[in-house]
Amino acid sequence: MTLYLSIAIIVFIYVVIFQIAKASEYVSILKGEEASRKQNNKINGFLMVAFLVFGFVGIYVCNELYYGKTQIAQGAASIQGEKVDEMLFVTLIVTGIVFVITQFLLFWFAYKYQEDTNRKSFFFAHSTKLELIWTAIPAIALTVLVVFGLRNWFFFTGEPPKNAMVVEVTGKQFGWIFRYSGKDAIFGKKYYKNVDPATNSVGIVWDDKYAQDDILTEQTMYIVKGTPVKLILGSRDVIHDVGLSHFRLKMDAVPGIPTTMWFTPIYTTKEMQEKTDNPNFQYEISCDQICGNGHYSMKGIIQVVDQEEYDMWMAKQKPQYYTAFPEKDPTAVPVVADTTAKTAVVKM
Ligand SMILES: [Cu+2]
Repeated sequence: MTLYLSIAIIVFIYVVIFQIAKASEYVSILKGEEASRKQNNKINGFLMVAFLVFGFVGIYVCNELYYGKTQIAQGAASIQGEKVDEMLFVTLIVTGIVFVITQFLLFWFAYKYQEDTNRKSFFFAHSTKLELIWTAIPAIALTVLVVFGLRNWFFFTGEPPKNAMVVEVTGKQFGWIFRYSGKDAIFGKKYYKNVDPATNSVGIVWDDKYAQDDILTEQTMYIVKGTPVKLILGSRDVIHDVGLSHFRLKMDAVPGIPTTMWFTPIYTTKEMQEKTDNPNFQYEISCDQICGNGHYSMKGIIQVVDQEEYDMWMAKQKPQYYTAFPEKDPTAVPVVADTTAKTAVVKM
């Protein structure tokens, strides 16, 4: 129904324009070709200026209405994100100034230099000076922007500080799996043929002694406010992309080719809920790469908490090894408390 209506409207507009054009053609025949052309030029010149004014007013109004609803207005939630926002603002200011000047000149000139029989046009075929100016200035400006961008890129994708925690993120159709290295701070080896959705979702090699304390979680990742976190990204099937809009980072998760990035969150989820005045606020991981029919639902949650809360959460996690081999789980004996479980992990 909407489709037919849209087509009808388009046809109708076309017919109206066609009729107006036809009518103005008859008018020009009656009035004389030249007089009507001059009048049309005047109208066009005026419309150009009107378009310029409405355009700028429109930009201003849209900005007033919608800026507050964007994530930019909320502010970035990581040190790296603040640098990204800084780059965005500098780029917007530089391109904004150029945009305003060029659009103003374009439409103003269309009005000012409309047909005038008393004016003679100025003609020149080439100006080396002009060519140099309009080549050199954008080239220098873009080089500066790119250099800042590259510097930040190498910072985000380079080595994190020594105190950084490391989380391995694996994308799958359609969700996220997070792996923590456990007490030994070393991830166990993986082999794709070991993948078993029920007990070994990323294909851990259980014989590897570093693997036996690895902790797996799905959909929700815990990290600590103020502590740098390095993400090692991968995928179990097709290419996904870890999109962290609040932290202003994104990176492809590619099967077989680990990619990395790191960031330092500066607000806990709770602080962000207060800051945004939204008690339901959650940091999200979105999949930023179309990856199949469930792509839209591929959402993960990041809980940014303080160290104490993180330690409490971590203490409750059970190494995946015990899910794969329940008979080896010391906590399976009903009387044994949580603390014993941790000692058991250390001994291994
Ligand atoms: Cu995906």
